[in-house]
Amino acid sequence: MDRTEAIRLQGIHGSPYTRKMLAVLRFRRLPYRFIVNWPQNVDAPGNPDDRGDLPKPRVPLLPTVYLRNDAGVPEAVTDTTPIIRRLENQFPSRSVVPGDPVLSFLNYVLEDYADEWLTRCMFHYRWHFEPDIEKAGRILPLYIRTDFSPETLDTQAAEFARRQIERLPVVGSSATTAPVIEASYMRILQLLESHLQNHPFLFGRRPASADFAMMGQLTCLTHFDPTPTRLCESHAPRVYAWVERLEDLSGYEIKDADWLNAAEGLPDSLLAILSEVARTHMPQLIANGRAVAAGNAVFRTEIDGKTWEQPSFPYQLKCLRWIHEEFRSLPIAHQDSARSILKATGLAPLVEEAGT
Ligand SMILES: N[C@@H](CCC(=O)N[C@@H](CS)C(=O)NCC(=O)O)C(=O)O
Repeated sequence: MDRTEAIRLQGIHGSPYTRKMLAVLRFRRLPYRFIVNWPQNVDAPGNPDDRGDLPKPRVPLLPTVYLRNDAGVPEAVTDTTPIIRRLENQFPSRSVVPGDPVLSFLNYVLEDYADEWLTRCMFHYRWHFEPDIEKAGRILPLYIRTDFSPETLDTQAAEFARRQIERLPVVGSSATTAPVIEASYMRILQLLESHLQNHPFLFGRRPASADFAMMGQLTCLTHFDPTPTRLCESHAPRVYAWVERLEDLSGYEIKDADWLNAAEGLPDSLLAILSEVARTHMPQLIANGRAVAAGNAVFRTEIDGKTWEQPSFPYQLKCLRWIHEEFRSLPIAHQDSARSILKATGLAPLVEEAGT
């Protein structure tokens, strides 16, 4: 692709993955066009006719990014993690993947934690407590269009909230798991708060894709939904500011030396964040992987000494396999260094699980 051609990205303001992707594009200084309505919907204001030819994604997820394949034909692609790697290969400058292989692997793990665990905190807080349901139900439909009558907006809000609340158990939010999710949100706020006291970003003085993944979910948790926003304001002021700063780092200048130096040892505050992944995301990722592989519709495990039960989720087995692949793609000496960090933080089983 010609660098000057703008990347078309379809998404919506209330979507954490859309916010992650937009923030990456801004930091990377890649030109883009943000499209809110489906491109095929040529009657929508602001959608020119020529967008009608854009292909549809295989699974309709937000954001959908339209990238040219090797033959120059636009493809509709979803899933921000591989999209970010594809853009890394095309445009090397202002990379969001640390050059050091060990840091690059740890960044991948933290990105997965944000995309797949923190998103549960996001979905839970958005649709669990009344004030959050009320706000999200009323505002999210308006991001698509504002010209609803008050009566239509009431109906839309109720319908939207009903649909999303119905999906809560699918992402693992239930009466059983609520205490685990809420305690984990408080811990990650505190862990990020102490890391940010000494480091501008997770991996040093420049942002990595995991920063943007965390930021995407946190745009909802710390700046939209009232209950988790209040918790952040009172317990983690640095996190509150960090999320907004990450939104647009187009003017933030970086150097190669701004990444942490893995050979000097990682800061305790980063190791503590990795230990948090071992405490919450890892047990469910492994239990889910076993359940999907065995064909079980539901899985149950223990997280933080409490029961965790939810429908099993084939996509998350793919996530676990991708983590394995990332690990195996490291040169052997780097696998050894990564393994000692994984051991020290309780994450060793993440790359050891056989049979998945
Ligand atoms: N792993 C995907 C997840 C994308 C995703 O789940 N997007 C949500 C919105 S934030 C979605 O489109 N959900 C289906 C829907 O809203 O109908 C990524 O990183 O992009």
